[in-house]
Amino acid sequence: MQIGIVGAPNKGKSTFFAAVTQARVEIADYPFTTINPNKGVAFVYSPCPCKELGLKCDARGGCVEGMRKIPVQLLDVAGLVPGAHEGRGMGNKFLDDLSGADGFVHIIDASGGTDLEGKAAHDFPIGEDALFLKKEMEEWVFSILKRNLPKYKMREFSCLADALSGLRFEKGALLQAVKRAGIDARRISGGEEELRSLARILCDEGKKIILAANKADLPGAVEKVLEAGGESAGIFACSANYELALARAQTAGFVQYLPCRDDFAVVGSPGEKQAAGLGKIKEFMKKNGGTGVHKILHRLVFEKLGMIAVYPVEDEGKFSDSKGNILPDVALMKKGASAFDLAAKIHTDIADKYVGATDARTKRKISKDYALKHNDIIKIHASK
Ligand SMILES: Nc1nc2c(ncn2[C@@H]2O[C@H](COP(=O)(O)OP(=O)(O)OP(=O)(O)O)[C@@H](O)[C@H]2O)c(=O)[nH]1
Ligand SMILES: [Mg+2]
Repeated sequence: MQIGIVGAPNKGKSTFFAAVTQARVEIADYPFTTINPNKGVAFVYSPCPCKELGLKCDARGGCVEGMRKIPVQLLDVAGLVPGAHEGRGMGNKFLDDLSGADGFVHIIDASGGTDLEGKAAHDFPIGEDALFLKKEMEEWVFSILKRNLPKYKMREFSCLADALSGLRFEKGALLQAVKRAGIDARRISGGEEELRSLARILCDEGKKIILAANKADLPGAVEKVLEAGGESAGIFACSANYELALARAQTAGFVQYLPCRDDFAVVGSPGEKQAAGLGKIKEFMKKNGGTGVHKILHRLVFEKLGMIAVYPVEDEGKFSDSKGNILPDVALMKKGASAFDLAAKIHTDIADKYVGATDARTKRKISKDYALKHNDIIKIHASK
């Protein structure tokens, strides 16, 4: 699973990235601080079955207070400006680095303190910040279609799938988009209008974006998010600065903080200035239900992208692998995936030898068309 952090310059993309990956990256209050993409690993959290089963798990990626840490890849890229598809700013070529992304966090400035170019502004409307990126993304998909399609002599559906293969659209979703765009899947004309409409529908359905209204710690910012419609309009307030401060305070040993929770404990003896800073963060988190950063990742992965956590085991009696490690692994799967899909995710070799699967909780064999559920524990049977 790969998530791209995108948005106009100077909105806090790298701060968000650093807060959740613990990576040291350049952060500064001017546009285009980031030029080359930053790659890292962040975690989403999900209640681990170990608690319900009364077991102590041997989670490879970590399990804290019964919350399983599930790794996701993150990419932080250069800022995108309106007209990037015509080469403005850093252009949009760098979006190609994000072609493998399953979803995007679009960082906007809730405080209205920066414009679409990343320059200082006063009361810049949140709505405008939210809208332009969609257009640039559509232009990006359109340009890939326009660049790749002329390479094919026979323009039928398969060549379209091939031309877009790097973009990780599922075949079903691609076929659906072709239908919705009113395109004849046997003969794709490749006309400008046809491809534009296809790009628009594809972005809508296949590239899920969550809006992160960052810098919500600044005066009046939370109110601006509410005025713009707030969570019911799909705009989620956050403070990447506060999340980063907590991550650093944790590393320095001043606080104990589990990022999926909406509070933290002061454990060390911070200095006066640090204590005051932590007090401000605590107050913000109390009012807003956390810093908002991890809620955004969680919603993107489990709600917008419809992922579920599934635990593969080798010994269904002990809920362990062959060496006795209890619930060592977890896989993020798309809702609707089958046990065979899980086998394929673990290893192609296991998929090749797949003969069936057992639900480790009930010890019952599961049928071929069973759709995996969130928190299922599955034993895959493979031929020798
Ligand atoms: N108050 C406040 N400032 C923030 C927050 N997040 C980022 N900033 C500040 O915003 C400025 C830009 O942050 P970056 O993380 O470098 O932004 P970016 O979007 O990666 O910028 P580019 O790489 O130039 O596109 C810096 O001065 C940050 O300290 C936040 O949550 N609250
Ligand atoms: Mg940056």
